[in-house]
Amino acid sequence: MRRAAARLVFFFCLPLFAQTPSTPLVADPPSRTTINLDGTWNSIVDPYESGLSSRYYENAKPKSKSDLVEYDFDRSPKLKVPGDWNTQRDSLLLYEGPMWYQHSFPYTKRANVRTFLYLGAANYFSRVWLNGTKLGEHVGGYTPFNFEVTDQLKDGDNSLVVEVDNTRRPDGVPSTHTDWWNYGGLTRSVKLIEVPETYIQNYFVQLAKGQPSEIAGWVQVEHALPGASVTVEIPELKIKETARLENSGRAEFHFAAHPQLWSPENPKLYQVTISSGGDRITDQIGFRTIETRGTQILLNGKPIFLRGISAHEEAPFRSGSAFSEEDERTLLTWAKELGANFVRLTHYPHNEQEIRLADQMGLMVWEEVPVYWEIQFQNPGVLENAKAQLRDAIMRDQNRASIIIWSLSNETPITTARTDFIHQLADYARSLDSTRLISSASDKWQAVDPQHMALNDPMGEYLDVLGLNEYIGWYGNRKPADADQIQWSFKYQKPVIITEFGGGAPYGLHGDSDTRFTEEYQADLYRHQLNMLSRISALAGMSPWVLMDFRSPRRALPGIQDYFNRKGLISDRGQRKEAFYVLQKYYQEKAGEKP
Ligand code: GCB
Repeated sequence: MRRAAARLVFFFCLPLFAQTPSTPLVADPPSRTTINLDGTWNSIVDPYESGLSSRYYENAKPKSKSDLVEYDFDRSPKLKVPGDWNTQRDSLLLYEGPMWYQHSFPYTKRANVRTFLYLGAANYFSRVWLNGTKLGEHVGGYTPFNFEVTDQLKDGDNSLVVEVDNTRRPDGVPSTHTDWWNYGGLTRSVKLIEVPETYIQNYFVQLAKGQPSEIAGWVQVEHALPGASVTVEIPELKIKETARLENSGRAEFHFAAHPQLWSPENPKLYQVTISSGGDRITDQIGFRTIETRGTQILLNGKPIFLRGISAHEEAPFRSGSAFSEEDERTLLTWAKELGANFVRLTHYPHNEQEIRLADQMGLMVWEEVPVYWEIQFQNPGVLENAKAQLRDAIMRDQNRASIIIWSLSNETPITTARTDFIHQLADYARSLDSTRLISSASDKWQAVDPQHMALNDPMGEYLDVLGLNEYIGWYGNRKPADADQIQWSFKYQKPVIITEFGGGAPYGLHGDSDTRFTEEYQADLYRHQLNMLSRISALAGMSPWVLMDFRSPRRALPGIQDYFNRKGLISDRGQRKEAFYVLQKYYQEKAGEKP
């Protein structure tokens, strides 16, 4: 009875399309004037969703001694922002439901300043109020969103209330089943961004597709005066280009440039300044081309082998959702030490600062949206939701040279509805950014005979690069050594990345290589896999599963898993397993070869 009522409330509160458009994202928060709202926030756990009817968003106090107010943020427990709630309090480890956050902060209003409230991520559904006024709602746990709050801010003390609900939903993206922890909360930074009246909302400054000597792109200016223009400057290249804004506030441009090209060996970034009216922002941008030719991936016109590793956004040493620069730097440094030039950041867009670090450290990036396993492919609202998440990921990271691939999905079933869905996402991604490659990971391969495996997933038609997840030697009844005899074929003649293979072993569990969950089994599986994969002629790279052990509610085996997926090459405490060194050696040899 109670569950039915709770569901009813939820149903009525969520619009059918489960997506209230927030204001277009203000690009490049790091180069803006910001007021950081991170810190210790008040919080109320609300498993019965009574906060809405009790108007928690008013942050009310009794006005007299007889007044009834049945909540009190100031006397409620605290939560750190950013941070998932699950790992902040033992009683919240498995909590899925609504949580109310409240934070008071001072503000001084100034003339000719527009202010935006920017939330880096809130998993999964959120509603936001400032000083009792509802700003809006947002769906999707891993992409940023913002609201203009110029008119809602007060001089002096302000009260911000955010309800975040991580209830898994059949019509969610992802849906109800994942192999990672459903960390709830304000998992990334919250800030105010101040911009002038007329401001640069977003921009795309990249090399034109396949053109190492031409920069092309656009700038969008909001509230521009008629006839206004925009200037793009790259002082180190002695470039200063001005373009007139159309009535829509958009200017498109292309101009000749001869930048040193960004690559893993030389992750060169240029200072790029964009100005229009009184607004001016400076970003650090790298320039490179990325294309395919037959079954090869070309970086800056030359074939490249992607020596990769998959990684979740899981915090090293303490578990939980990663959010600090230190977390991200540790993960990416481990990938570099493994010999990687590529990271597959699964299964959702990671923190913006991780992508910026990848730019600086010279790691190519696969960025993915959480279209994972079974979702409601026939539901138009789900497609809108997936598109919105893809759009916001692209709008946030489109100027990062490290990003070479937008990935649309992981391990989805072969149905007509699914393939149409991926086709639409692929078209949409290309309409937003035509310079990067489009991919998706499929596990829908078949055994043609015991020694011949084939990937014919029809979504391959819409992709530039095929992603293949195969767990030979771990799932199914084949042994790791069977890989030595296996040949692969692919219906589409495109570059192939083996986006996943692997096996589980807790650090320090030893035995012979036939014994499951030992480091020896995992290392042996890697040796046979590498032998098999080296024989795939279309192989353009790989990103084995996975850099570090991560929490997963599906992994219950006591003493071995303890609710962690143990397929990491590194444990959640930072210890390297034998398989780490097997892959490292292979990558060292690969780095010395010509692809
Ligand atoms: C997969 C999924 C990944 C899982 C992994 C596993 O195929 O893409 O999310 O965590 O397998 O460990 O089973």
